[in-house]
Amino acid sequence: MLNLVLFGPPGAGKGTQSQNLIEKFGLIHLSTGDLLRGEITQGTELGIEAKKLMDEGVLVPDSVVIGMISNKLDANKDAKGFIFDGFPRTVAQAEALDNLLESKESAISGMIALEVTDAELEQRLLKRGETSGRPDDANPEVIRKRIKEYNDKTAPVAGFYKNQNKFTSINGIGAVEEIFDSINTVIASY
Ligand code: B4P
Repeated sequence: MLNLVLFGPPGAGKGTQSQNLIEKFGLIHLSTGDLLRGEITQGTELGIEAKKLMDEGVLVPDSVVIGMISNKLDANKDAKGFIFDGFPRTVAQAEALDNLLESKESAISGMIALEVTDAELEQRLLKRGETSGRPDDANPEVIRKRIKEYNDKTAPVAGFYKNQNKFTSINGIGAVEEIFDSINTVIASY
């Protein structure tokens, strides 16, 4: 089973590269950002709570996203593997994911981190904000808050996978196809 964690700050290209990986490897894409936005669109209680936090650029509680991922793993028992996009975003989420996969006699194959400078991230997200309708992309202050949340709470997750010798970092600046090639080289080494 190929279980990949795509890692990087907001706007690093995780969602973009996930689309290419789904096509090539037939993996199930689990994006906690997309799942949360789905809850918001449906107007569920969870979505109403999450929207407040997401619009401010802060993380939603670990228990909420862990519960969503657990449900999705259960609903896709015959999957060839998963791409975890935007999850885990805290060390507690990473520990919970290891436990969930272990209970299914599976494990993370590796984490691939996309390295992008803060200036490029801000530019990409503001550009997407012109058309995406996402409130968290439209405001430079919220974007900077998201990058700060990443540095404070999410960046330490890299250490969690480094300790397990499952971490690889690649350059996330350049053509989408070039970056996809680099990701494939890493996957071929698993
Ligand atoms: P996410 O939806 O995960 O949003 P994101 O970090 O912005 O990444 P995304 O995948 O969308 O962007 P991508 O880099 O592909 O999170 C949103 C919010 O949800 C969080 O702030 C948080 O509140 C909440 N949340 C989600 N998961 C959570 C969790 N696990 N725990 C707690 N809270 C959670 O692309 C960005 C842009 O760059 C695109 O426009 C793309 O076209 C462009 N781009 C991509 N690659 C490029 C390249 N090579 N060159 C130029 N542009 C490129």
